[in-house]
Amino acid sequence: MASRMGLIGCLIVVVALLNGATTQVTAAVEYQVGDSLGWAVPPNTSYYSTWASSKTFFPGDKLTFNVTNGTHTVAMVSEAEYNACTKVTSFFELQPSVSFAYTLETASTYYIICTISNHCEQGQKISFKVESTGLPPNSASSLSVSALFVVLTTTAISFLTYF
Ligand SMILES: *[C@@H]1O[C@H](CO)[C@@H](O)[C@H](O)[C@H]1NC(C)=O
Ligand SMILES: *[C@@H]1O[C@H](CO)[C@@H](O)[C@H](O)[C@H]1NC(C)=O
Ligand SMILES: *[C@@H]1O[C@H](CO)[C@@H](O)[C@H](O)[C@H]1NC(C)=O
Ligand SMILES: [Cu+2]
Repeated sequence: MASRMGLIGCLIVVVALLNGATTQVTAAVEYQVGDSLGWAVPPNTSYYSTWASSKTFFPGDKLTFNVTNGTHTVAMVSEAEYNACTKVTSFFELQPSVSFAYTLETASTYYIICTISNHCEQGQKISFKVESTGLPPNSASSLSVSALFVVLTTTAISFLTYF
């Protein structure tokens, strides 16, 4: 009986450790768009594309748009509207005291612009792709860890049920 309890205890520890590992792999990330610049007219027109290209976005990740000076808007637009800097009428208006948090829901390409004055033409626009999985591209080992986790959980549950 003592060795059975020892085995169950051991399984529970392993399951807990693996559960921690898989949770870490799939954790959502929060981004401050533009880092310390925030959402503003950038110093050059490649500023936000450079910012976005250094990251890989997944569903569940959260983007926060905030401004330190002046008024700007966050407008979700189509690709054509993004390219033409179309002043769409549906947007969220930001003030230094009002930031905007947006959780990326679907795996697709997002197009976001500011509709104030000529800010968009000056580079206050951002486009990026959200990948279709919550796991990093090279995740074969993460997937096998998850599978092992399910197997061990099932094993542990049948042990506990049996005894
Ligand atoms: C805006 O971004 C700056 C820089 O990351 C941060 O320190 C500040 O707390 C943010 N403000 C709001 C209202 O979110
Ligand atoms: C754009 O501005 C950023 C921030 O000042 C700078 O790091 C980057 O090199 C600039 N890019 C170009 C193409 O000038
Ligand atoms: C805020 O915006 C105004 C007008 O564009 C500008 O003159 C001023 O330098 C800005 N202040 C900061 C802290 O960026
Ligand atoms: Cu703006």
